[in-house]
Order: sequence, then structure tokens, then C-alpha cells
Amino acid sequence: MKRTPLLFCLPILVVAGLPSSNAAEVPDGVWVRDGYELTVVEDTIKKPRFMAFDKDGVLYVSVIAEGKILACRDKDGDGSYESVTPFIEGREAATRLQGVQFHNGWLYFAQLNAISRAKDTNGDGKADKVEEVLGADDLPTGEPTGHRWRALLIHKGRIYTHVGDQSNATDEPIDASERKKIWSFALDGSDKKLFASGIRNTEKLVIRPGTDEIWGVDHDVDMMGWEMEGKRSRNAPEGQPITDHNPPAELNHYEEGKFYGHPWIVGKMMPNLMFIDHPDLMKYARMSSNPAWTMAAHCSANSLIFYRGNKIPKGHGDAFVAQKGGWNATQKVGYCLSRILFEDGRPYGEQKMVDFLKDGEETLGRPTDCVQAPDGSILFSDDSGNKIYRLRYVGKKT
Ligand SMILES: [Ca+2]
Ligand SMILES: [Ca+2]
Ligand SMILES: [Ca+2]
Repeated sequence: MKRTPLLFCLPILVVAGLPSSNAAEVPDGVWVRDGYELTVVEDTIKKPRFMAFDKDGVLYVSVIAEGKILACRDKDGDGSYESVTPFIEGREAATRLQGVQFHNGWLYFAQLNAISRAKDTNGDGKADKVEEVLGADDLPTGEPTGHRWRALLIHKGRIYTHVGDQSNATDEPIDASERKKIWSFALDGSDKKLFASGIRNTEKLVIRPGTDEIWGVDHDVDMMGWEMEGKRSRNAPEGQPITDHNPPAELNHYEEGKFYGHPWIVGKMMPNLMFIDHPDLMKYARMSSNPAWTMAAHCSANSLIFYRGNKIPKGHGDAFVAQKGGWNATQKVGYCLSRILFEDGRPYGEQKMVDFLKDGEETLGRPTDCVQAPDGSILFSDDSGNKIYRLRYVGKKT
């Protein structure tokens, strides 16, 4: 007789307490910094990439493989998204729809062959006014090989964009390609200007709070020491004592007219070992600007935000970095969300906030992009685990 009440209770709990959108749990073994809570807020989107919020708190997520931007709504205000509907669709997967940003009521979005903007004018939640701002002829190309991702930033009447190196480390005159550079345009697509160069692959550009400074994280070169290490291919057994730890991933403050070293200079003014005999190596070194901060080699620092809220103790002005984890290190590295601590506008330390690497070997997720949610928590996408996570400070009030 004692079991009867339980049998009656269970279905009620399932129906009333757990909306389907919040069914997914954080995988067992994910480490979260003390004082923080990690939850899954969306788990129906396949390979969620980059994200942006509109002023009403709707979350927009780019999905490259499906050529879509999805709008996610939290209808009951519990932080998880039970409604996911297409805002933009029908874009070729090959055009890699990735970067998204709201500006003046428009959702700007970047593909390899275009930067466009979209608006929902009739309130049905779907874009019905879509305009191409920059087309394939205007843009630095993303075709046909290599780091085919287009960064997008709109700030103070300018559009900033970048497409990374067409290979791992392309040795060609600086002027030979429009890749590996940041370009800027007026909002109407006119007035193309070179902004910065010597960049390998920076997929997102952001503004540091209270400034007009443009920052980004840059993926480091792969296979740097292979020739010296006698390593011929990915699975060759020779080992890679140098390559495993070099060069570092970079957090860069991109300034107008500056050169950031790639491919000849890596990390903090270190020659790229592939080009140790390059006749212009010292010329490039003298031109180069150092990263503001360096991160672990091959962590695949993919995206960042600067935190502007007050819900994370001393968090305002710190950077949070989605590190996807790369293929080139023997021991797995990255697979985490890290926080880069800032004081007086300069980074001085880094700490892991969430770690998806279990026992140094098993990977439980790959942070891809991060954004600040309207409630002051941090959301990040995981395009291998098909989830969007929320990280929230729940520790002592400070
Ligand atoms: Ca909800
Ligand atoms: Ca509409
Ligand atoms: Ca650099």
C-alpha cells in the first residue's frame, strides 16, 4: 500500500516539473568552478555555432550545416529555451553562415560570400526583410581552402571582418592576399579599409567595455616543429616535444595599422620554426605586435566575450574564452571555458571556469562561442555535444 502514492506522484512531476527543453543534463565528469552552476538551456540544435541576443532577450544561433539562424525563446522565463524557430533559412552550408550581431534593430550575419542584415517587420518571428550589405566581390575572400570562417563586428558606424589563413601558415607577400587581415567598411558597404594584418584565424571580434578597442583570440599554428621532430604525418610515432607546447594561442588587442606576426612570428616575438631561414624573418619580427595574453598551444581558442555585467564577482571587464580543443597536441588541451582576468585594461591571469576534459582524455564537449545573457549569466555553445550551456554565479554575494 505504501507504494501507491509514489506511483501517482511520478507522472505529475514529469509533466509539471520538467519541460522538454530542459531535459538534457550536463554530462557526468564536467568540472565547474566552485561557486558556479552549469546547466543545459538548449539541446535540440544540431551543431550550434555563434550566438547573439536581441533587445527582447531572444537568442539567435547560427547553424552552418543547415544554413540557418534559429531564434530561441524562453517563454516561461526559467532560462531554458523551449521554442526554437527559424529566423533565417535556406543559406548554402558551404557559405558557412557564422557570425551574428544585432545593430540598430537589424541582425547582421556573416557568410563567406556575404555580410547581410535581416529584420522581422511583421512580428511573426521570421526575417522578412533581408538585405545584402557586402557581397562576394567586396569582401576579402574565404574561398576555397583553409580557415573558412568570417568574423563580424559592427562598431561606431563601421563593419569589421576577417577571414583566416588559406592554409596552416601561408608564406606569401603580405599584400598577396586579403586573408589574414581585418578589413573595415562603412555600414553601407563603401569605404573599404585595411585595419590590421598578420592574423591566422580570429573568428570573432569584440569591443572591450568602456573603450573602442577591438580584441580577438587567434588560433595558433599547427605542426610548427614537425620538420625538426622528424614527424611526417598526424599519426607518425616520432613524437612532438616542441609542437605539443608551441606556439601559444593568442588574445590580441587589434589596433589600426598593426601587424600581428602570422605566419612568420608566433606568440611573443618567437620565430615560427617553419621559417627559421626566411630572409625576411627579422623584418617581420620588427613589424610585429605581441599578443596581450597567451593561452595553451592548440587549445583552439575560438571565441570570446568581455563581461559587462555585475552578476559575476569582479567579472566586469574580464574576458571569457571558448576553447574548443584542437587536434595537434599529443595530450588533449582546451575543451574548456576560461576566464582571462583584467586589471586596468590589461590581462594578468587566466582560470578555467568549465572543463570538458575528463581524466585528461575523454572530451565531453567543445565550447564554440560565448555570449552574455540578459540576466548576467554566460551562455556558450558546444557544436560537438549539440548543446547550449548557461554558466551562472551562485556563490556568496560579494
Ligand atoms: Ca524556459
Ligand atoms: Ca516576419
Ligand atoms: Ca600573432
